[in-house]
Amino acid sequence: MTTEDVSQSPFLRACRGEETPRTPVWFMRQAGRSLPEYRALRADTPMLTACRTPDMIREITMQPVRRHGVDAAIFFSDIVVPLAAVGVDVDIVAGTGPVVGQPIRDMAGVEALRDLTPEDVPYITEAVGMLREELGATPLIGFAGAPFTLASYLVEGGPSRTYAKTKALMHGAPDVWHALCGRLAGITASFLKVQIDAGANAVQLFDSWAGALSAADYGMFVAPHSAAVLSAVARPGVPRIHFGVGAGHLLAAMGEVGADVVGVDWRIPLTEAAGLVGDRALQGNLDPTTLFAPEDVLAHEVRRVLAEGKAAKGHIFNLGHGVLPETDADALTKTVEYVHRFSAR
Ligand code: 1CP
Repeated sequence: MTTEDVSQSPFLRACRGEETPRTPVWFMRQAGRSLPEYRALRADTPMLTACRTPDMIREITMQPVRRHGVDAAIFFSDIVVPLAAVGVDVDIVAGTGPVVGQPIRDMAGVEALRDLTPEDVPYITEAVGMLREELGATPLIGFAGAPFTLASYLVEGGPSRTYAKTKALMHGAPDVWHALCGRLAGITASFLKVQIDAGANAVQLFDSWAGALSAADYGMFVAPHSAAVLSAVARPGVPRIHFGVGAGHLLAAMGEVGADVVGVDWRIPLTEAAGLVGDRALQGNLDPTTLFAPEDVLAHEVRRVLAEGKAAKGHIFNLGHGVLPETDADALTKTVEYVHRFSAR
């Protein structure tokens, strides 16, 4: 397959706001926990080891493409992989998520963070290259965590519900906060560039937890750093998707920091989101729990999201957040069939 075939894929066409024969679909967290073949492959391998092993990355990235027939692959990795690669003491603990040995809460901690070079992550370059060959006309989405979401793990030391320590640093020591996010923006941009240089066809910047912020705090403490990342990775033909959970009040701002496509969770209809993001395409926004509903409800909800997506300049069907681990893989396959059938033009 030539690069040209990929550039005309429904996914990349929709990202550019062009007509597509049908609405493209992929799922956040499609690679991983919900698939029995993933659990079997990962059984004896720690998460970060899997993320550093090109053959495993390639196989896990391909599993949902083969099984569900989705319109894009998401690179198997994690938002903490680049942090571990520059020496941060972080692990991914099963059932919890990222856990940081020494949380960063002062300038000395910030200054110990160095930038990432391609030599730090040879396994990323190798795996992306292998995947580009295997995927043919199916696009590969690279990704990274945005400065705020990464900072939340580094400051809290792990997952949080309130982000109290993160916000305390932001408001109590803004110089430390901006220095931290400045370094994280550099690491994130470098990590995304490695993926793009190796052949990723689009990138998604996950600011998963930005929705916890007021619009004012987002504008003052977060937007400049996300903008720095997105402008550093602006490349012709490589769309930038930007997504946060519970971020309906931030959608306009998240578009304006430099996204081509804005991801939307299920709390706000795409019709309303379309009015907030201007000329940008939208990605979303089926509630992930709909995959546990009876088939007629699932079909109805898929039709609703497709109809609402028509308000956008381009629509990529997705969930409003990641696939829940207990999801039946067949419900995902069925959703892809529904999206393709109901949107055929
Ligand atoms: O489709 C895919 O699964 C692709 C790979 C992928 C992605 C895109 C993984 C593998 N992680 C991520 C991104 C990621 N990681 C985000 C942003 C997306 C989102 O909002 O869901 C975040 C916030 C993380 C951090 C993280 N890693 C968590 C969340 C913890 C919390 O704060 O609630 C968890 C549970 C992980 C571990 C992880 N990462 C990926 C997988 C498959 C897993 C599960 C662990 C395992 O299988 O052992």
